[in-house]
Parts: sequence; structure tokens; C-alpha cells
Amino acid sequence: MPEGELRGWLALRLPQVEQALEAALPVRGAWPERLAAAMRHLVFPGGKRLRPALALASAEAIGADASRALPMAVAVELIHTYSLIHDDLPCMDDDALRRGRPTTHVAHGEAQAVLAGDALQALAFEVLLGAPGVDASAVCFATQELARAAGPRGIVGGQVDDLDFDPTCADAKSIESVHARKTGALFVCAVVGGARLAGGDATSLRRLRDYAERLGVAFQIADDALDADGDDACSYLRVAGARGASERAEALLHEALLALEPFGARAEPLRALARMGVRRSE
Ligand code: GRG
Repeated sequence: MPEGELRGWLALRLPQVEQALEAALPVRGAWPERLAAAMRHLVFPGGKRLRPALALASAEAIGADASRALPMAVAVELIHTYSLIHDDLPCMDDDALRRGRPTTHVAHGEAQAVLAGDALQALAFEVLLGAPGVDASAVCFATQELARAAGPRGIVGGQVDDLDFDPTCADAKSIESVHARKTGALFVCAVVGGARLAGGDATSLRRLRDYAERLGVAFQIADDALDADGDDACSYLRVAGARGASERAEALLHEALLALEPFGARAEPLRALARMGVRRSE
């Protein structure tokens, strides 16, 4: 699927995600309006929505309707957003801008940003556990994937190792281990959880996991290469240089695409998303 076709695919499917995110995060709801504003600040208008797109494309790869993966798409985007809000806090990266706009703590204050992140994380689980018309074992599986990806074995553990990262002993293996948890874990959750909600069997899920694990690391290596400062301690460029990083990202992309072969044409959106994610220029 060429990039233009992928854009058309996204234009047809992402409005469903926006609608579901709006429904999950009303301006006025059963929670304080001030909290709703802080929670919505980074969710809308949002970023690339890559993780939701992966969840929907994964459902299509197994021959199901993309909408069956919608609860997973919303849940991963809420977790992704919470992690960005907390990552930007003064006690972490202390960033004033995210996606060209003031970060949540700059716009709403630090306490509200911490609480908005906490609330988005809990809301992600609420959305997934309330997935309509899905059998309990699929919901349970997807929820466990989300908990793993969000917890100590996933983004939080990856973030701790990233904060502690010693660039003087950086090697490719330890960098990829951080990338796999900090970035890859949510990709895996979106893809595998999305397919499970849509009725995927164990063989399909194993292949999709192989795809998403490789894509997650390749995406983060590509992100390292795009980093304008290039001074991140845990960057693949430190150990391999720009050329080595690009070669490693391409090798992982190739392996990710190989894992999709048994799915045939139905996996075209997943293939195109992988190429776009790894070869992007911003
Ligand atoms: C604070 C619990 C906690 C975790 C922080 C995910 C994370 C760990 C930090 C965010 C910063 C970062 C560089 C994460 C790596 C993943 C990544 C490349 C995020 C950006 O993802 P995109 O490009 O963002 O999909 P958009 O803006 O498009 O949604």
C-alpha cells in the first residue's frame, strides 16, 4: 500500500477513534471540569495516532472489522498520552512544549498534570474493561496486555532504566532493551490486544507480536535519528552512528514485515504503517 493510499485508509478510520476518544473524555462529565480540561489538553488534537491505527489495522489483518479493536485503540492512546504528560513534568524531562503547544503542566499546573496523567491511565482500563460485545476472555487478555505494557515490565520500567542510563557503558543490547519497554510495549499491546478483541487466534497473535516487537524498537531508533539535539544518553546513534542506526532500523523493519507474510493482502495497512513509522522525516 503506497503512502497516499495509507493516508486515505487513515482518513476513513481515524474519525472513529476521535469520536470514541471524545465519548471517553467529555468536556463535562462525572468528574471536575478542571480535571477534564487537563486530561483533554494533550489528547486533542493529539499526535499521529499511530498506536490506535495499529490496533485497527491489526484487526483488519485477521479479517475482522477495524471497529472491533476500537476499545484497544482508545486505551493505548490514553496510556500513551498519560506517559507523555508525566514525561514532560519538571521532575522528568521538564519540557515546556509538546507537539508545538504548551505542555500540560505549563497550561494547567503541575498538580493537575500529575492528576490528569493518573486519571487517563485509570480511564484507559475502564474503557477496555467496558468494551461492548466482546467475550470476557478476550477483554481479560487485552487488559493484561495493557497492564504489562503500562507497568514495571513496560513503559515505567523502561523509563526508569532510561533515566538511570549510563552512556559510558551504552551498548546496542541495553539500548534496544529500553526501547522495547519504553516504546515497543505499547505497540505490542495495540497490535496484539487489538487483534485479540477482534477474535484473533493464538498463531495470528504470535506473528503479530513478532511484528510489533520489531516495529517498536525500529520506530524508537528512527526517533533517535530524528532527535535534533542527538544528546540523549540512551540513543542508538551513540553506539552505531547515524548510518548504523538507519541500517538497524531497516533490518528490524524487514523482520517485522516478514512476520506479516502469512496474512497476505489484509496486512497491507500494517505494512504501510510500519514503513511510515520507521522512514518518517518528522
Ligand atoms: C513517565 C510513565 C512514564 C513513562 C514515560 C513513553 C515515555 C515513557 C516517555 C515519552 C517520551 C518518549 C521519547 C517516548 C518514547 C516513545 C515515543 C517515540 C513517543 C512519541 O510517540 P509518537 O511519535 O508521538 O507516536 P505522537 O505525538 O505522534 O503521539
